[in-house]
Amino acid sequence: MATKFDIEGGDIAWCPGCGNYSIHNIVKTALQELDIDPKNLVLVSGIGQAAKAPQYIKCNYFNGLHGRSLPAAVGIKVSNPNLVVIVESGDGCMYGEGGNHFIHAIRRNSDITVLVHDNMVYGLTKGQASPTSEKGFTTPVQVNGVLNEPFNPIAIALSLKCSFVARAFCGDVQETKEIIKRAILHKGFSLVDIFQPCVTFNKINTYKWFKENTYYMKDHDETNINKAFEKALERSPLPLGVFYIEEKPTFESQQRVYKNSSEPLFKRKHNVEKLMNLIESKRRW
Ligand SMILES: Cc1ncc(C[n+]2csc(CCOP(=O)(O)OP(=O)(O)O)c2C)c(N)n1
Ligand code: SF4
Repeated sequence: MATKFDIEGGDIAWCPGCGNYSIHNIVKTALQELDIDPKNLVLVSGIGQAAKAPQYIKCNYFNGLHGRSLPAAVGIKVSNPNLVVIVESGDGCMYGEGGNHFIHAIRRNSDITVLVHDNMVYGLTKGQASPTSEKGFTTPVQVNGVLNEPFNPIAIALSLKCSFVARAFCGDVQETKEIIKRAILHKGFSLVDIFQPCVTFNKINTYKWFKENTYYMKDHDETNINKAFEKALERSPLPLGVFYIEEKPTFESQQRVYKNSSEPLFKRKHNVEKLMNLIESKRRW
């Protein structure tokens, strides 16, 4: 389906069959169906195969350092709350190098949507284990298999009372699209961990594997955090769908600068002289 987010021409540097293509198309369709204006959209990413995604969509984007997408996204959203801010990241970039930001950005509850392309491997750097790799997963570096417990992003997010927590599989196009649309519409920090086969460097967690090892939660109470935890700890099969939703004030809505005026920060005049005077007044030498 053609969307207003399509870019004419240009190469896409992903392997044929990569799950990133599916996520890419689902995201564009979701944005189209939500009638989001590309001028109002900012995609933010770090480094990796998944992190290339914003370059292939017609929008504003910021492509920063590995693991550092979240501070930029939070900064963009607070300086202009009218923007739709979406982070696209690999599992390594978000949960490994960016793990500390992941934890504290959830606590902050900025109104951003975080889509993690979770292929359980480091794709760009050619197949080392990532935080979500299963125990025993062998790679040219982890020759005897991964020894570490896999990182459980759903359980971690729940432990921090993340405002919207979901998991999807990019092979299920309709279901993933609906989850992403709900995540974007939700006010608050929204995490969607999306299973995405890396057909080149992960020969274990394939399309077939994800199909056979996942199921959709039915009659699940999305407001019950204890039930959500129980589901988050299930590993075989892995539950898909929305685990938990909690409505609460966002980071932006609680800023004093927005108390008396909703004019975005970036539009306001800055009094540089006042700022310099403040800095000078604090000098101790
Ligand atoms: C601070 C830092 N550490 C390591 C790297 C090297 N590096 C670049 S991408 C990457 C892993 C990417 O894996 P992931 O985030 O899971 O995304 P994928 O490529 O699988 O989509 C690594 C380790 C880097 N660029 N910067
Ligand atoms: S290496 Fe893996 S994640 Fe990267 S483009 Fe190829 S299939 Fe996709």
